[in-house]
Amino acid sequence: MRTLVIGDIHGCYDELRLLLDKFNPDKSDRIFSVGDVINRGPESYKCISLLKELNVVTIMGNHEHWYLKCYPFEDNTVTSFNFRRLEIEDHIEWIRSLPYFIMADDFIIVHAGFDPVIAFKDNTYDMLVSVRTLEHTGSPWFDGYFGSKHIYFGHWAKLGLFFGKNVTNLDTGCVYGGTLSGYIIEENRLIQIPAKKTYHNIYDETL
Ligand SMILES: [Mn+2]
Repeated sequence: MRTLVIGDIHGCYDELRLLLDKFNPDKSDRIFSVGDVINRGPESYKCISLLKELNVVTIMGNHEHWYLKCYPFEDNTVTSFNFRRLEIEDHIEWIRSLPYFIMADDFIIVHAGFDPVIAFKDNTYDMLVSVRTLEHTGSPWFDGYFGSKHIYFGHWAKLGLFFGKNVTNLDTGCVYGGTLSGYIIEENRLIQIPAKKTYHNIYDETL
């Protein structure tokens, strides 16, 4: 049994297919996505369809979180996210069903992180999907994390691939022309697919 954790996908369907081909899962393997499956890239709908088909356990990202907050839309666009309502509306129940984190015996998967000053379970959903640096320290959230469970997260493309003592950032900015990353926990092995193109300007990565 192997465990694959995939970083932010953002509609990069071609790269997702190639990453999964490279992993070549069998029935005993489990696959997780850190969330932000949708938006900014070209094919959010097909990405969700593929994750559903392969029973990929997907964590709520800030883009899915905001999609739900804005749903149903007044019109067909939401300015700050610029996603099209109709593009993924068929998948609304799947998006609603996403967990905000997965806590296993020896690891946690969460989209962004959490404030370690507060017990994990007491962090707000907004914090779990959006934190990078903490307001009260000005430092990355994980600087204050000394827990034994390894945390796999995404959300921070500008930080890029990051292996800390007990944290790993897997958002390597595929949609911004970087790579799509997956990490196989049992093999301590990173697999990556380079983006076919730059789909979105990273300097717009404010959310
Ligand atoms: Mn993201």
